[in-house]
Amino acid sequence: MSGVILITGATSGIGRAAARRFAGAGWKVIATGRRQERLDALVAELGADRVHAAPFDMRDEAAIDAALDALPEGFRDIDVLINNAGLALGTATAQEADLAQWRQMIDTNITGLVTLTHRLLPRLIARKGAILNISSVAATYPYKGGNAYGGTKAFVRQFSLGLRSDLHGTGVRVTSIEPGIAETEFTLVRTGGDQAASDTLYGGAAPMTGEDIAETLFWVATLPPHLNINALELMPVSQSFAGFQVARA
Ligand code: NDP
Ligand code: 8X3
Repeated sequence: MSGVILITGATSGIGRAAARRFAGAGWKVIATGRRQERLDALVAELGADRVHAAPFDMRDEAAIDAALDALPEGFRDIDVLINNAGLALGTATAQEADLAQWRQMIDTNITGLVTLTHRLLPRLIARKGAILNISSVAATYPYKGGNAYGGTKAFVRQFSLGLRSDLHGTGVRVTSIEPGIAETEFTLVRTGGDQAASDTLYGGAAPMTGEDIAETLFWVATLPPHLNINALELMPVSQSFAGFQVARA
């Protein structure tokens, strides 16, 4: 099975690995992200017949529309949407957090995601396609400093389940993918470029990789059309759960 897939956030990490995985299996990939040079590199690597670069900022509704309007022949009938673009900013507690960072996460992880999804729903319904939304374990398990980020990912999970309900009878499949730690540029972005913090988090932890998640996305997207994975949570073996905290007087 192959078709046309739009992957947001294909300039790095999970999205870039997914672009490679799907293109390598014969899919036509629309790759998005803000960093045009990285999208151009993907096109050079995988071929212009396989990958179309559509640079836009998820927060820019007009840019999303322009990019969709400009899709070339062969890339317009989108079968699968992977809503992957997103970010965490900061690890401060709510009382110390930067409101501008909270807004950027909400604008990207929620508003951008629902805008693109809304735009593509008619095409996805026409194709009996699939929507794979990248949520996170942070949607379900709160941790100190996760505040608004975890909130955005809980939205993504619940929005996915709601879409399943609304799209009942259309043949469109929807999945919430909920990874734990995967080594990508995620922590570099979260910490404002702190390589040491990123190395400390992933070092010795045998984290998942972008390729691990890409393989999972590929599996979900290529299941028989009668089968829907509603939500899928995955972690590296090295990660598990901790207990509650108690503040004592
Ligand atoms: P990366 O930082 O490596 O990749 C993030 C991608 O999102 C980049 O391609 C980036 O592109 C894109 N992006 C961010 N902001 C915008 C924006 N405003 N407009 C367009 N694109 C944007 O991190 P990951 O690959 O790890 O993250 C991918 C998704 O996975 C995110 O939604 C993240 O929350 C989620 N996730 C990650 C986990 C992890 O441990 N790594 C675990 C659970 C979920 P560009 O900068 O070029 O715009
Ligand atoms: C990314 C995973 O645990 O850092 O969503 O929030 S976590």
